[in-house]
Amino acid sequence: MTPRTALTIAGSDSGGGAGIQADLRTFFAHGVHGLVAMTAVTVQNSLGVQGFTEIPADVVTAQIKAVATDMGVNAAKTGMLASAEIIRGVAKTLDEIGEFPFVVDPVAASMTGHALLREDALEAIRTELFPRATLITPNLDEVGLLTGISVTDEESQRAAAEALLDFGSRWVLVKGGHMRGTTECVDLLTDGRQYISLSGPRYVTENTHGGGDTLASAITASLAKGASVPDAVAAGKKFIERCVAEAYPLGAGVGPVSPFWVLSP
Ligand code: PXL
Repeated sequence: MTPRTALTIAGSDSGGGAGIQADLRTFFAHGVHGLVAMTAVTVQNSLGVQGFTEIPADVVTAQIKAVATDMGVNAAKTGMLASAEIIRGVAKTLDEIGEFPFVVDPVAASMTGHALLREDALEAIRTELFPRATLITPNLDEVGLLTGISVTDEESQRAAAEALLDFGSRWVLVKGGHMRGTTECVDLLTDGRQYISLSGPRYVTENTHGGGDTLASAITASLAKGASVPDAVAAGKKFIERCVAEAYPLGAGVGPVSPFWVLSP
């Protein structure tokens, strides 16, 4: 039986915890065949990103076209996009290859604070990709950069979600994981009509590298299999909770969230 397919448009993490490496193993864990359009090669370990090299924009778009025209894409997600030129190329190519669920994780920086985007590129994600997106999945730092709103409670989380919806995506997931001083992680999912609050335990760990990528790719995999956005997000949250609960130290810095539990569930 041919499995469903999901495409990740993202960067490589030499440390194997985030980026394409996280996306592919998450797709695999969902029984979905992973397709790749690589945007950048990062040089990094648990202590941080030492640098990155972009893939030329025409090579990024050629990868998308190659797999889309032959193998078919049931859903796609973006992670690290590196430059405005790549973002514009991705947007144009998506218009050419047709309709499927499209998740935009507006990755701006690594958890250690290293920029993964050139300066003008977050604006390009907002204007070029959000209007084409089924769902966007910013964390609170990215929400701040995009809207200027500092989310500290449910009210500001809702205000931020509404401001983000105005940028044109069908759904917005404002992840509450980076909110301080809470015992629960409360994420807010909305399309402007439904407001769905998703609450889960907050696990205390230093090792959260790749968490956002893993959540977005778990959601994308469920969408590739035909789930609704609310069902895909709820399932994705359960998936990432287990990955965070079992995250492990590796190197002297921030270790990765763990995909290994899927081998012995
Ligand atoms: O977690 C965001 C992210 C995405 N993609 C790549 C990364 C990181 C964080 O470090 O390195 C390639």
